[in-house]
Amino acid sequence: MKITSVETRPLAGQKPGTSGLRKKVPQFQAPHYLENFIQSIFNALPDKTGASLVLGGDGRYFNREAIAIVVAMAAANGFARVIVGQGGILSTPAASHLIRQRKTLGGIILSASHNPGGPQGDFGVKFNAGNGGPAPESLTDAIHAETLRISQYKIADLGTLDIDHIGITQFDGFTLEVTDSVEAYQALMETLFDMAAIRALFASGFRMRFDALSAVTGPYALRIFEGLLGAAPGTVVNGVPLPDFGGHHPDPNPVNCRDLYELAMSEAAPDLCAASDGDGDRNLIIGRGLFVTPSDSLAVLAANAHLAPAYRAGLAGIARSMPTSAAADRVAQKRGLALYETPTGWKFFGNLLDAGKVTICGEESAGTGSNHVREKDGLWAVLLWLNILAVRRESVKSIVGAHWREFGRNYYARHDYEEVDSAAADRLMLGLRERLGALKGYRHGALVVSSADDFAYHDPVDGSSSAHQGVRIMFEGGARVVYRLSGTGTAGATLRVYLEHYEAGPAGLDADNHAALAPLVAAAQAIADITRLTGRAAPSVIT
Ligand code: G16
Repeated sequence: MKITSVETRPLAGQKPGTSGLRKKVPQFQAPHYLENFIQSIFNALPDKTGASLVLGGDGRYFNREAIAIVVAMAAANGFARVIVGQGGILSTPAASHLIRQRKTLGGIILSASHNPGGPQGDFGVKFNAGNGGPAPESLTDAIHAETLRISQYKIADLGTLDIDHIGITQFDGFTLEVTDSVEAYQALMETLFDMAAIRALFASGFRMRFDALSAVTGPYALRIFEGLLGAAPGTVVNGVPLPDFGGHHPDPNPVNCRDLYELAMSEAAPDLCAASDGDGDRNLIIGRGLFVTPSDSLAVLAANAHLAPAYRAGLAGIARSMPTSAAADRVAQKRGLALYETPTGWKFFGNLLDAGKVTICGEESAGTGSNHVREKDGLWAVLLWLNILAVRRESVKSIVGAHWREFGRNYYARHDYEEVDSAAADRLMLGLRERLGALKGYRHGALVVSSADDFAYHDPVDGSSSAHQGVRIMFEGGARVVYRLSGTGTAGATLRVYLEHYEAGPAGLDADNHAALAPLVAAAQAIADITRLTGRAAPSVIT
């Protein structure tokens, strides 16, 4: 095995964000760009000699080229084995599971998640640690430090690699293992859910549409829903991963999945419409005539999880990210469960899951998951919904309605201002932070601010602290606005404004979500002076 050391120098902008390094494809194709980052990951891993690594991606443009480079660099850097998904395909939760099952040092996932793909789209690299979860901040900081002092990278000449056939190729002291992308993940799902009950549900005429958005979940959904569970052929649409995701925006929300949403609201609606994102960790759930917000979905899943075999004994606790609505808190409160509020980013759930403090976690950004892996898991969420529907034999709408009757309703929306000038976005956030103390008592219409803070988290497991995680404005009566800047965008800044208003009792059952939030939207605009500071009269996306 011929190994070459290539001279290089630090390149700008290689600081990993909320989930790894995300940049435009041409940036990743630039000389040494990918190689520098991969070498920096390896340099930050002292135990790599003789270790194994899981590797896969969501099939987006540049996936196959990047796989070949990472394998050759892993071989040159002393890894003994790389386990790669067939065709370079592994969903993020499937990769997380493989890392745990095979006890590897970690894994590299090639994905920019819910960001669009294609030659001018986004690409990304994330490292997951041995627990299967996103690298903790201490490791991403170490990787960033390596990117700032890199002077060479090592790459082996392995010839043309075959990643399309399952099997093992031996090189001098190095093994490339190509594994089925779906098999281990499907086996895990079979241990969690009552597949016989779900099969009976489909056999009874239950109809579903699952849109894989031409991204990674297609092969998984086809085999599990149509193959294992007997859903009708055609249940899974856009089921073949394409390098440009067939032009779909792979962030599964009612705006990007407009066709699916309109189908769910029509006379011809199936019982359940669902979708997942680029790398398979997010989910969209729409019942006939009702979009279930991710925050509500987390709460309903937590309240009903005991209907699935894996969670029959009950939950240890629930965790949600700070901007996620408090709907899950009400479930935790009523059931006597611990509730943890963490900063945005799945990595913050890892310690809680590892320590056995929580069983289910979720985020407003359409991520839900449990202790079965250390990532959010789109298909898992759909399967848990199916398991619940199979046991309760009620519609999604009736289940959510009953939930609101029991726990009250958290009206909720997120307003995104995308590709805002970064300096303007920073000024807006700074302005808010400087005025936190002065906001108490501020009145806008009937709304009065009761308190304001900048969310800080103290990890109860490892004692670490994370400050400046988002500005929270609380109003008398329980309404809330949160402002934070996205950590996953690749152009300018994205300002996210999260709006929440709670109503106890059945009054809110038929109320329109956006109408209920209108006064809060106006207050949120005024408090942050959004239009003047960003030049935007309205958000780019409302979900
Ligand atoms: C990533 C993290 C999520 C987090 C999201 C936040 O999602 O894995 O845990 O909620 O980023 O995104 P933003 O900072 O843009 O609000 P993904 O699906 O991109 O890996």
